[in-house]
Amino acid sequence: MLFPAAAAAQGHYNIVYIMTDDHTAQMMSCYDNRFVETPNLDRIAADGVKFVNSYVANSLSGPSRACMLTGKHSHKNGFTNNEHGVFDGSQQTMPKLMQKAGYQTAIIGKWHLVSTPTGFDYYNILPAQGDYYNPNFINMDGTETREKGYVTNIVTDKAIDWMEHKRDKSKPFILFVHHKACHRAWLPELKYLREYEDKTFALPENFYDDYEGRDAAKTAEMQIGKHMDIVYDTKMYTPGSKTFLTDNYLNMIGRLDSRSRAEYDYFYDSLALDFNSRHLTGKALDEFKYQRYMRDYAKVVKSLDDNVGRMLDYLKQSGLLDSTLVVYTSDQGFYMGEHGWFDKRFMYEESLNTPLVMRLPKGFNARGDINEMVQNIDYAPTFLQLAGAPVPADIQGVSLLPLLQGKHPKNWRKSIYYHYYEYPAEHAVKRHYGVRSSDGYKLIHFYNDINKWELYNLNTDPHEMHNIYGQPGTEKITARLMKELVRLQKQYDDQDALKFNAK
Ligand code: SGN
Ligand code: CA
Repeated sequence: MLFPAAAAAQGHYNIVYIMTDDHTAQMMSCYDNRFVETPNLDRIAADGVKFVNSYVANSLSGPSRACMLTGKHSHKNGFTNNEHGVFDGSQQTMPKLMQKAGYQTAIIGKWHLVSTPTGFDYYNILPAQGDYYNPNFINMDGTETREKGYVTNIVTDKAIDWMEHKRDKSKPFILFVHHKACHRAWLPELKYLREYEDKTFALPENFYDDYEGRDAAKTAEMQIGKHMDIVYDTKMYTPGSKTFLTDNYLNMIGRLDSRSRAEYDYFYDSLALDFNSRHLTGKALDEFKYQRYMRDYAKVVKSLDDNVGRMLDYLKQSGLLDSTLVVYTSDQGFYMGEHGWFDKRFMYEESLNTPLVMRLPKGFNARGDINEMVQNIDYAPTFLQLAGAPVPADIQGVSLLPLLQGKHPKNWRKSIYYHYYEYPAEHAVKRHYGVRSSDGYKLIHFYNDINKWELYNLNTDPHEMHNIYGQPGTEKITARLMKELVRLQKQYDDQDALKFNAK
């Protein structure tokens, strides 16, 4: 066997990085088999590795993408939030460094960083959030093309087409396949409209959370019961519906051609008719919305899983599989009714975590679960090292290659740092930062128009229902975490956050 670095120098390894939007580990059967089956995603984990302690640095789309591209936390790459962020494409990025190392680079699908992509030999991206049905794509010459079909299939078609016909086959490549699925409002591929309709999903045990002791959770606007739009999110539309997001909903489904639209309407209209006749209120209404949410989200995941299978099949048939690192991850986790919520943003486990499975090229012997704490700032140094390229000192993540080689470095990180900024904004999640330790403690500081600390012991309170900050007996652990928080803020040079600690 070649030593991996030597093989890399000879250009032996390709990277296919598949990132979905809002796909959470609870809806991926290799992580959690309560809700859906994802055989193709599970195949990646079964043949390769599954990171069981995988975290994001800032649980939101644009910021996550910027962390991935730069290997740096948000305050360093400058893209702290979706609302006002414009990615500075002139900065050092991993794709640019990969190009320098002789790689072909391409990105297809969701971009969400506003500025024109830099560092890519090829791009074909969705404008903003993109559409599920007959989506537009932005071409490299700035024009837009409306494509026919379902976005997850089209993104995959384009990715395969690039590998087969558009790249320079004499060079190794890194291909970023960024799906729109499974972002709100969870519009299914028409062939899966009826999938999961017979299934009743179990309610999470903290669905009716009262947010006692957690002030930022109280004011967040992401409750399935209270904040989900009955038309836009759960698709209970009847002519004359006038919810806040009805117009957006009609625009989204208005993209379907008339035949597909009729098929779509035939399915959801009968559900809406039945829904209207039942006049649900209170818990019955909340739970109705939860079931609709779970079913539609599960359908969208089904198409995603099919398409990841198609990618794997292509890599195998084309003889690329053994020389390719296949990464599957999401831009963040998501709430599937835990705490009564949908959406993400909070540093609580469901949205701090992100799924991460990898199929390894020949010569990398790790298999099964990897327990070390990893974060999305680690992808850039990992890919650079795999390419045999130097990792610049200002990259804040660490290469995962030793873990992929089956090693367990003794000095591996024992905690991760998190900082969320998008407030005031949609879903009203207040600004916060914090630290999560590998032994199951978490300290969070909500700041800006609030000043509240939260402390959790995940070993005894895995669902983060009991904020024990300030309680007698927690002095020692609080002091330890506070020290670790400051250490990380200094290490990552988050000067603003350091100032907020004392306030
Ligand atoms: C949209 C959604 C939000 C979601 C953000 C960010 N609203 O604004 O629910 O939190 O995207 O998501 S919608 O009415 O447009 O569907 S992210 O994954 O792109 O960060
Ligand atoms: Ca997202």
